[in-house]
Amino acid sequence: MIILNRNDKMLEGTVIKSTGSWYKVMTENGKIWDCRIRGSFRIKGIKTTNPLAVGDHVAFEPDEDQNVGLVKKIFPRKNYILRKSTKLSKLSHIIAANIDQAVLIITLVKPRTSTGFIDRYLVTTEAYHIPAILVFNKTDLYGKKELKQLDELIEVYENAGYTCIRTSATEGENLEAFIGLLKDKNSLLSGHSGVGKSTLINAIQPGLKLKVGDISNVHQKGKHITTFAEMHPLSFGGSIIDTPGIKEFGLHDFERHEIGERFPEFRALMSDCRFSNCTHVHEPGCVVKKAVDEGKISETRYNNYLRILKDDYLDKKQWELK
Ligand SMILES: Nc1nc2c(ncn2[C@@H]2O[C@H](COP(=O)(O)OP(=O)(O)OP(=O)(O)O)[C@@H](O)[C@H]2O)c(=O)[nH]1
Ligand SMILES: [Mg+2]
Ligand SMILES: [Zn+2]
Repeated sequence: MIILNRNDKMLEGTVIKSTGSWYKVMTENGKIWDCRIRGSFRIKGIKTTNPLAVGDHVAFEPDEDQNVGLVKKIFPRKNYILRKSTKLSKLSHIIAANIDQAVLIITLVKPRTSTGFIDRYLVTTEAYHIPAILVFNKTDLYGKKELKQLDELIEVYENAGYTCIRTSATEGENLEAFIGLLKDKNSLLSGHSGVGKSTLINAIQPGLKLKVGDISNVHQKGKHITTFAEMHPLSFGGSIIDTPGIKEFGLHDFERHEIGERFPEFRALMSDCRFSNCTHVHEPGCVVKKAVDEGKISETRYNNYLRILKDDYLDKKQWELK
């Protein structure tokens, strides 16, 4: 609770960028203020390296002469995505707050996004209850083989309940549909470096002129051109948060038996497993495993699930050993 002095005037806005100790805050009329923060703002139960994140709604005291402000209040977050500073660290970094949907940009070539990566990402968005959209970009580069894979992947992920679209940022394929998905929402945009996040955004919002990277021939991976999370308001309504290639998007805080709940197609069946704490690996009477055998659940998704369980287990063991 803030007690305002008689002469205090407060403005409200959204954090659109953070650069060290300064934050760019945009008010509803589109004006951008450079703001600092005073005092400590803590989230109960977690230690964070940054008090404010992109997407935060704040109230600040403006200094009209200098066009700067002092943040006095953070409004309650609808949600936020965290990243552990390191695997064993207790400190977390808030990547973004108040996200309506997570948009993962995927490419099957230059660079290739693995289904393992996609499924890990989706486990995380499920954990945060953030709807996810899968955008398969660079379709202009796909040959016969990749186009077939694309059809198969879209079938798998649509069956699991995710919205999928195919785009080519450079050829302008399906950009209207992409706009339709982004309109009036605050979207977190993710994906490996070089998949075309910035190119896609530039294509639907040319005024932004985001920096686009060259793919290095040696590794066919991008070079991490975008380094800070940044929110870009969209002229047709809504905004997008462009994040640096996020390999570290982690699963750290989940219990082993909870991972299955993060697969919507498993979740729909698992209440019929014989054991309530079924991990869907070896237990008798497991309906998830049966659905995999009958081809009703994708084998790739199931194998990625097993891999996540195994890695998670190994992480925990390492942690215990230290
Ligand atoms: N052929 C083709 N090339 C594309 C497409 N989209 C992006 N590219 C190219 O891919 C390269 C990388 O694009 P960026 O937009 O910089 O990728 P990014 O995802 O923003 O990468 P980071 O900022 O490093 O995370 C550039 O050379 C783009 O021109 C596409 O649909 N088709
Ligand atoms: Mg970029
Ligand atoms: Zn089961």
